[in-house]
Amino acid sequence: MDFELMASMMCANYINLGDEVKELEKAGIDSFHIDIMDGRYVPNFAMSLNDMACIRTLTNKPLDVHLMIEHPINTVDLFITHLHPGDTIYIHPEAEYHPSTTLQKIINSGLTPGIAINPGTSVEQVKMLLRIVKKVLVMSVNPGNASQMFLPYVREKYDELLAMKDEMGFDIYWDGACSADKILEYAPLGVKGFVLGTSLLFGHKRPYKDILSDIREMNL
Ligand code: S6P
Ligand code: MG
Repeated sequence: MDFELMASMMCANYINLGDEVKELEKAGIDSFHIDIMDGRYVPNFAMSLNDMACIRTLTNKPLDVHLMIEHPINTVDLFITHLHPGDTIYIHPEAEYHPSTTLQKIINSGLTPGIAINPGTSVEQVKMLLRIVKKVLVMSVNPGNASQMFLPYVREKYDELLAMKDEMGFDIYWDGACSADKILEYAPLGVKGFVLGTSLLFGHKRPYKDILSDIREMNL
């Protein structure tokens, strides 16, 4: 089965960030998920521009940059400057007055445009943007922290988006509390990728290679 696995780098061990990136790369991770926060849009900081730029120099794998910041139009160029074609920038439509303008800036820069949808945001609220973006990151927890509980009401949103994705031309990605049972259930339904944080990948005292190969073989 064809699905992508992304490492949520806010959950990585920062004492040896370079080693973490290399080990994940050797283990066959598909991309690095970078959670950028500003302490305003979400009550946390996690990663910032310099962390992202550092990881960009450590790997040739794609970066998946999730901007949890207010009015990304004001600073998105700082991120764009460091990124390469094949990298993605997700914005939260609720954090922007004119999200389509910001998405157009991302498209014009040659990067892949995405939106992240909060648990409390409906598909209806972002429907027009689904025609512009290539990727939709569906939050299964409220944005801001790792290690949270899965919010079961988001299932309805996955179902709605799965029914629309082919006609509207986007792929669906899972972010938050991604446990083995969710991959087993949703990869066959057509969710294209899964962000792996503390639920499956980090802090389990097993080599990343073993964890990722178990997931790919669905040996969960
Ligand atoms: C949350 C962030 C996510 C988390 C990831 C952690 O604001 O966007 O990317 O880092 O979900 O995964 P887990 O398995 O600890 O919930
Ligand atoms: Mg994220």
